[in-house]
Amino acid sequence: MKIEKLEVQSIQEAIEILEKKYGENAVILSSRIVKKKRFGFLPLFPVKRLEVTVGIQEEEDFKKEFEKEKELIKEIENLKKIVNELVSSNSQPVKEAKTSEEEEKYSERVRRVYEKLILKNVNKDIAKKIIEDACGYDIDRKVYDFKEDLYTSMRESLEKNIKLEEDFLENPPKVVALVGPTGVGKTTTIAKLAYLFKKNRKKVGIISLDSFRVGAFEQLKSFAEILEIPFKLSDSPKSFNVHLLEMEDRDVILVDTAGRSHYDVVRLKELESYFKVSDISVYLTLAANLAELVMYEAVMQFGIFSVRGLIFTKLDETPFPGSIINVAYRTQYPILCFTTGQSLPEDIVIANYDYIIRLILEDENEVKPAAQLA
Ligand SMILES: Nc1nc2c(ncn2[C@@H]2O[C@H](COP(=O)(O)OP(=O)(O)OP(=O)(O)O)[C@@H](O)[C@H]2O)c(=O)[nH]1
Ligand SMILES: [Mg+2]
Repeated sequence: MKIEKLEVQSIQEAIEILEKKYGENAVILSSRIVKKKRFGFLPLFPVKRLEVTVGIQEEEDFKKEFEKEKELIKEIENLKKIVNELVSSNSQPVKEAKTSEEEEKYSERVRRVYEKLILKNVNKDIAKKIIEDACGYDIDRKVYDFKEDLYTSMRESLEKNIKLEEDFLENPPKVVALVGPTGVGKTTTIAKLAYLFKKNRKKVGIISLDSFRVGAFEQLKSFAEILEIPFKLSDSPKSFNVHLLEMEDRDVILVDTAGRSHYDVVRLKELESYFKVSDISVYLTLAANLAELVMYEAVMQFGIFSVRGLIFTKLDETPFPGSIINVAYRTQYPILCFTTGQSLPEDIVIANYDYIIRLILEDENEVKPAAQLA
């Protein structure tokens, strides 16, 4: 990108000059007011001019971008192939699946738990890894059995294989932005998180970047007003920067973004320009009832934001929460929270291993009762 500086009277003038000279290939990067001495008959009065820094995209930039996009498309195609294979192998009935040597040596209770994981849609290889990390080989009985009781062994294995942000409420990053496909529950989750922070006596602020659709932020604004939480709507990276500075006294600032199809690369890039203004921790929000393939595609596309962690919503809408385990295992992104219904503010659980164990093994009587896990 070539950088150029222009001196003009107003931004409008800069836009007109740039449009004439470069069409759509120029972007305004920054502007500042400069004072210039006026020569001639009034030397004492300096005039104010606007110095605008402009970036001009060159042929090379386009080529690079095109190559990058081509690579991304190739990666997505590959990913689609892998996920399709995984999905079809997972949907085979368990009884028909080939059992490896180790699987044949599972104790009866280990086999039961393994089959349950697969029925919940945990990928076969991932289920095997989780089970085997929970087990040891019993030489006397010649079987693989849980190292300790089912709950303790599974917890130990999950701690090894799935990352969680268990202390999110106590130690949140300063700025937390939720991104994700349209309608997954980002705005609702922001409201639930804001309530939890408030309850935990944290100073919280909310910024919405959703000026995209009329009225999209109104509900969140009203919720913030009820909870007496500062709320701002930013409609440009510049105003976002100003609003972040205004909320500097907050322990945590929650940023809601407009739902974007993750196939809409232009809009994703636009959002990226907001995230350049400060150090932002971006969490990818995925609905548990999305097809697993769509989840991986979203992981790929939203990957341009360097995602810090995952949020899974709508757990109440799927009997197959195994996809959550698969995505968390494969990406190794830590899970921040789960949401479990439309009710505000209660339908949210900060991620914890007990909850995951209950989710995948709910009716195993060795697992702690639900009341202890809420
Ligand atoms: N069943 C269920 N519905 C939920 C959950 N979370 C959110 N919803 C519902 O999902 C719908 C969309 O929620 P929003 O919070 O507006 O989703 P969003 O991601 O902000 O949507 P966009 O901004 O349009 O992309 C609403 O009807 C919510 O009530 C959940 O955990 N379970
Ligand atoms: Mg929203």
